[in-house]
Parts: sequence; structure tokens; C-alpha cells
Amino acid sequence: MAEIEPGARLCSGYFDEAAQIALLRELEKAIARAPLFTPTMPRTGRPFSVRMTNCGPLGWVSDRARGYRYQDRHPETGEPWPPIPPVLLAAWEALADYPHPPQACLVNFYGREARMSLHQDRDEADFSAPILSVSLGADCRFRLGGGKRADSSRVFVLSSGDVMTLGGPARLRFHGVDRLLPELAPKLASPLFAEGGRINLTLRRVT
Ligand code: MD6
Ligand code: FE
Repeated sequence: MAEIEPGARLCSGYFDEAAQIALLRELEKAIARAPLFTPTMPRTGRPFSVRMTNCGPLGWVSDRARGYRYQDRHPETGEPWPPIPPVLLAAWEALADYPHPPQACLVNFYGREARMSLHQDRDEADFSAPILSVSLGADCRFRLGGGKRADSSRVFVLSSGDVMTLGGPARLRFHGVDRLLPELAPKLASPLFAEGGRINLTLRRVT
């Protein structure tokens, strides 16, 4: 586990290929129950370029009318979110250094053109827990900024199987995904990645 900035730790290749494939099978099942949806921005209603779903007791959603929030139901099916896959709970136990399990696992799916603009994750009531992020599929250019939007930022690559935690002094740093990188290595075999793409999972404490 490398500390890239105070509180920002990167564990490259934490999940080996077999573990990534096992996790993908779990996600295929979760997405069959809780389909990917396209969130929209508060006020403007502009669609995100990523599609999302969640696992766990709570899930993060956004739409024009009600903005960013956590809720216990899928916004389109009205069903509870499926459980967080046990391998992710184990990764949290191993790496989060926090005495309670995650309450939400946000699943972000990036098609080849998707990106995530610079943001802070601050819809949680408690910032003492880290956020743990898992990457699957295509590599991406990840940008880590500072505590203010205008602060300088650094860029590094996140690859399939990597786990990153943002905690402590890094918990509220701005960050985003500039773009996916060309897929050079063979893709992970999954209907989810039929046209390439990337999945990012973020485990969070909410309340
Ligand atoms: C992504 N990640 O990697 C977007 N948020 O696709 C995030 O927005 C993120 O990686 C909080 C903590 C870690 C993250
Ligand atoms: Fe984030």
C-alpha cells in the first residue's frame, strides 16, 4: 500500500485476475437486480456520462428535482439495493482501518467516452471513515486535487484490480476521472465490458 499523499493510499493490483473475475460475476448479478441508471445533475437536469447503481443498505443517487442524496431504494425499480459482495466487505476490513462495515457501495460504469468531473464526496454525515475505491476494466487517468477546487492537482493511472482509499486529510480532496485510456491488454470477459469500459466501486460510510 503506497501513500501517494497524506491519507490517500493506493494498493496497485490488490485484486488479482481471478478475484477481479469473481467480483465481476457478483456485479453482473447485482446489476441484473438493480439495473444501471443515468443520474442527472441537480437543477440543470444534465445527464451524467457515467451510469450508476448501488449495493448495500444505502445508495447514492442524483436527479434534477431532489439533487444528490442517499436512499435505500433504486430510483427506477423502487426495490432495495442488493447486498455488497462479500469480497468487497473483506477488502474494507483489510484496508479501511474503520470499526464498522460500509453502508453503501456506489457502482459507476464508464463507457469509452465517459468521465467524472472534479468533485468532493461530501454527502455523507461522517467524514471520519475513508472511502475505498476499486477499479475494474480499462485503465483511467485519475486526477487528485486539493481541498479547494482551484488547488493544483496530480494525475495518475488507476488500473483493473487497484484499490485506493481516501481518508483522513485526503477524505475531502477534489478528484475526478479525466478519461479512460485505450484498452491494450485483453478485456476482462464480461457482458458488462462487451464494448470495453471501466467500473469503479466506492465503499462508504454514510450516517
Ligand atoms: C472513479 N472515483 O474512480 C471515481 N470518490 O471512477 C471517485 O469519485 C472516488 O475513487 C471518492 C473516493 C475515491 C474515489
Ligand atoms: Fe468521488
